[in-house]
Amino acid sequence: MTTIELVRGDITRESVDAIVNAANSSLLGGGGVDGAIHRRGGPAVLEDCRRLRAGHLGKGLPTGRAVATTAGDLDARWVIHTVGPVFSATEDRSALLASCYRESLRVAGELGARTVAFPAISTGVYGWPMDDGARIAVETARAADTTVEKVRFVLFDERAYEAFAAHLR
Ligand code: AR6
Repeated sequence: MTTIELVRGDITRESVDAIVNAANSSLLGGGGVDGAIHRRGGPAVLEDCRRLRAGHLGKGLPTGRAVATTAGDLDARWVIHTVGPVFSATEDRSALLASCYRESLRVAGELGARTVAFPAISTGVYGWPMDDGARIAVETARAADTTVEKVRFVLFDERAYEAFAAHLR
């Protein structure tokens, strides 16, 4: 059984086995939670991302996929980078968003991570409506066939927290 927890706060302050990053396919950093994770994680995280880009992820990480690096100076063993879809009003990309959560949990399970912290993927710069993003996150985590024991959704503001809480009830 996987326990799902909601907390309001900054994901870079989490003490867990793995912190999930809402990255972009370049893996070379950006704004939002990605910027915060690279800032607090330090240069080791970026170095590892560069190594992946120089290797099998030469074209970048596809949307909906996940890959792990060191967590550098974060209080975690790994950062799991995943690339959420940009929200589209004309195309249903929700399967890709669900895939981010499922793939991140799959990678976490492979690593032996027991506790994993997630941000609300795609709900910032990528424009996904918070309520729908929260629904997909909670439903996918609930349905996941995973050895991860605890999923913590770390929500940056009250609005995000309330959206997740509504779907967890
Ligand atoms: N802790 C927890 N949640 C956070 C934090 C934090 N420190 N900072 C922001 N959030 P976003 P996306 C919330 O934009 O929409 C980057 O530039 C934020 O309030 O970080 O997937 C990447 O490089 C929002 O609810 O990610 C990509 O280019 C959620 O995290 C692009 O943004 C996600 O917002 C990805 O966009």
